Amino acid sequence: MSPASVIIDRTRCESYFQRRSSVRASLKYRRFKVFEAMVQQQLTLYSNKASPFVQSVHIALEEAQIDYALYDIAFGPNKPKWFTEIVNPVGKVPTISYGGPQVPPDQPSPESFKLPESIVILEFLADIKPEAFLLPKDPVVRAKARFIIHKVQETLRSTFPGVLIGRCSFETFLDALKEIQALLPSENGALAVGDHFTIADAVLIPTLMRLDLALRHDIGTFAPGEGKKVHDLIMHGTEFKRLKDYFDTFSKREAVKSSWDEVRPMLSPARIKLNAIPGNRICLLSRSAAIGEAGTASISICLNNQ
Ligand SMILES: N[C@@H](CCC(=O)N[C@@H](CS)C(=O)NCC(=O)O)C(=O)O
Repeated sequence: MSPASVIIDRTRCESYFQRRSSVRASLKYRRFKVFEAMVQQQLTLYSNKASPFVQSVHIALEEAQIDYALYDIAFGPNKPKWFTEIVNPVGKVPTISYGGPQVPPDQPSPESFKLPESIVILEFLADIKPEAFLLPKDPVVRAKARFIIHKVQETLRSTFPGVLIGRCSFETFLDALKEIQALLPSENGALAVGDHFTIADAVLIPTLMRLDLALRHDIGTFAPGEGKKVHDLIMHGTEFKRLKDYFDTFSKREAVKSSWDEVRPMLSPARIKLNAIPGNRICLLSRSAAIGEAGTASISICLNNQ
């Protein structure tokens, strides 16, 4: 049976069992659950916790309670050969492998389906587990979720790295942030769209976490103190109250916390270049209490290797 036909059966079966409450139906339901566990396809997420794109997929897997294996892939030239040969010739993460025989992640099977690109992967996860509502059922709300993703990609994910390396002004970046805030529902505590955690949340949250992290620690080529000032404006001013509430509420979710690593985003190649700037280096090294000795040691090694 192909994975697709299993998905259709599963959706139909779930609603059939929800409509019935007899003992016979519950026995059948239990048998169906055993069957479902037997047919679940293997899924491996090739990951690197520094990446916001990976974190989006990681969060969605956790939220949808899809079983998966996680395998870390180093950035740069030290990737395992099998990764570019069998999993993703472009060498980027996130990439997932889906289906095929049960094999260890570092011995990927040529028979499994390989899929790169975080947004495409997120849509795929929504398709294989429709009952998790990673995409809303209502076509209008679905479109809203997709529009938020489009805007985060077009505005935030392009201006934020630019701000850190001096290629984008804080003004342009804050305008992008306002545009995103305006797309959120006005009530505090509300998700990006509808009543369920969707792929729109999975895309937005990792970017907000990284901008919080970098600006809070004043990491960027801007004048010392500028990052912290903008952080203060976003996190403590009135202009971004709704966005701040969204960030505070949803960055505490289990799926978000378990996919987050405060140290790794700081160790990505772009950040390491920034860290080489004297002011930033001092700022980073003084964070030892927040990130732990191991993080500080790794950052020092990266700096020494410049
Ligand atoms: N558009 C891609 C971007 C993926 C991407 O750029 N991944 C980077 C990490 S953030 C990567 O794997 N780089 C490989 C490397 O630096 O060696 C997506 O949304 O998945």
